[in-house]
Amino acid sequence: MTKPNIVAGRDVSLPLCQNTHLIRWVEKMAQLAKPDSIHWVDGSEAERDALYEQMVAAGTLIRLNQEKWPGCYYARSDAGDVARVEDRTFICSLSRDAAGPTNNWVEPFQMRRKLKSLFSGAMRGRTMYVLPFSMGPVGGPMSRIGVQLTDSPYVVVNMRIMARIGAAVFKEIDKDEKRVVPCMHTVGMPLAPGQKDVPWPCNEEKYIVHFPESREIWSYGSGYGGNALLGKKCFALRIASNIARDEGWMAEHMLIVGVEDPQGEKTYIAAAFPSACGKTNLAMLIPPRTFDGWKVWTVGDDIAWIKPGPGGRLHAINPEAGFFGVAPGTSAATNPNAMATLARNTIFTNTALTPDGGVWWEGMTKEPPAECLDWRGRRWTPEIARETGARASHPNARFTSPASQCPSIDPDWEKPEGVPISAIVFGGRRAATMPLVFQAFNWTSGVYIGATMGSETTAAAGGQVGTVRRDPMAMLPFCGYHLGDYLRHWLKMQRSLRETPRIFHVNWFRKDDAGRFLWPGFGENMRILKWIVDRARGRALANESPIGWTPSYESIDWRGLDFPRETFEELQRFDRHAWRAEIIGHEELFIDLHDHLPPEMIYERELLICRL
Ligand code: SAT
Ligand code: MN
Repeated sequence: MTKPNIVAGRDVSLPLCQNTHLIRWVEKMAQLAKPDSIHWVDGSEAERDALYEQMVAAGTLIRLNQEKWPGCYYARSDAGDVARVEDRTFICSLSRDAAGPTNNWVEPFQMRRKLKSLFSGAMRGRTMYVLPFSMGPVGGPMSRIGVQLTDSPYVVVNMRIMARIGAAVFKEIDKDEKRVVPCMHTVGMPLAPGQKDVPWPCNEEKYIVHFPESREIWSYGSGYGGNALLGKKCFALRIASNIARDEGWMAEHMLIVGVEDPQGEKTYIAAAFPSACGKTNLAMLIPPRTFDGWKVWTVGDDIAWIKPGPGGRLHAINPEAGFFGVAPGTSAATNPNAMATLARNTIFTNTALTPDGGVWWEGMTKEPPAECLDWRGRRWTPEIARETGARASHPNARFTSPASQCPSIDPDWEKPEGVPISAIVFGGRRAATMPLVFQAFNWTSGVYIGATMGSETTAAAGGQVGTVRRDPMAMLPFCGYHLGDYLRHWLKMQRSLRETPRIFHVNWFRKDDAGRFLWPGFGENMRILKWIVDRARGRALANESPIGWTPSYESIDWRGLDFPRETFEELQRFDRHAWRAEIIGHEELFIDLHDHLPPEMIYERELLICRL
């Protein structure tokens, strides 16, 4: 029934695998969505180039100046399709209780009916791509496979950077050893015969739907980021958190770095932060010049899959193959490694476009360009910005870049069995109360610290700015089941380990009374990482405080920095009054989770109150 479809000299309508389950599912979905043609994605460069060419012709992409930006392309999204849509994201477990109070839930049969009507004929006039992807290195023991059916070529070229895709993954599927997660996606804008397409098709109505029991994802109406690149938040966090709970491992919203000392000893750290708290910057940290021989290696910047290894220690992989990073604020001063990574083979979305065929965003250079086109395609100048406050780039403008291009990428970043994790760090954006760094007394108190972590909301997230929102383990928008059960799972993990990673909390964002940041951040965070490494290896001293172990001024390595003792003490100050209010804030989360809240969380809170 499918028409031949020749792309880069290949009839792409022909299946690239023998797996009859997969072929039958593709046929069934094609009957539902009614695409004009089907394209089985082999992941080759010839195919990628053909897709780029086709999208440039359609106006979806602009080819950047290839001398300055080799292999780079530029996209402007629809103005209403610029970010994840948490209020349109659903966890459709069989029972509402399994999804918990923090997820949107719809009864699964009702949702299936809705999806069936939404997807019916939704791909008319378009090509349906059959995009196989592996989260984690192809064939690795911790890796998982999905197949995304999508009518968005933009999604295909982005997923080609963010995951391992194509022929090698079809080969894995043909082995029929691993369950494949079906991911159905449409931009939700069918074309009538002769109807002209728009550069960024999408639909005002959006549905990002997960069925945890059947391990399925259905996404409707958006072409953007985490709504459409289904391997990322939908699979690697929401569905994977369910798989991980069932199988005894962890799918976490964490970066992974390796800290190497001058003797060549490497210590891996995983760290969870909500968005807009500098995760990509920490993942690519460059130590201060005076830290001779120290090096920070990047394994991942967003997601970690963590599993007990043979020695009874946790091992982590980065299931992704690229970075989908926030562009604004990224510069040669704040993150030189990111700038080097995105210099080629990168897709930019919703940045500004400069007259010489380059990209720009707020914070990229001290001097803005004299003029450019903003993310909506309108003329922008610094004068216009001064007068109207107009931004050149959208605050959530993104770069999609291959991780392999990162100068600090760890030599072991694709190790199929992962890297051993010695420390876990939680952090948020807190102007007050939370010290620069402290260490949990033990695993359970560490879980409490992660569970109750909060972060001030940022302008990018909408709503009131600067109010503290509880975001357990930075997983609030990403945990695919009841958060109370999720905390229970964290506690339970200890039993499968001979040695638990040490757990820490950091806050780079504490301010003084005048509202100035007390801590310089960026490369200087190395000093705190070093204390964390030394603690994890049992080498550094610490003082007992009501909330955990804290460093004294002397136990931080200050070489090359004249940092005042008083400022450090202000950063570490423990304020009893503020902590009373903090614990009341914990209680609000606990009330929401009450009947699923592990009792250990109540005990930890009681201990904390006693120590206060
Ligand atoms: O759009 S994504 O979900 O991929 C990025 C983010 O919101 O963190
Ligand atoms: Mn993220």
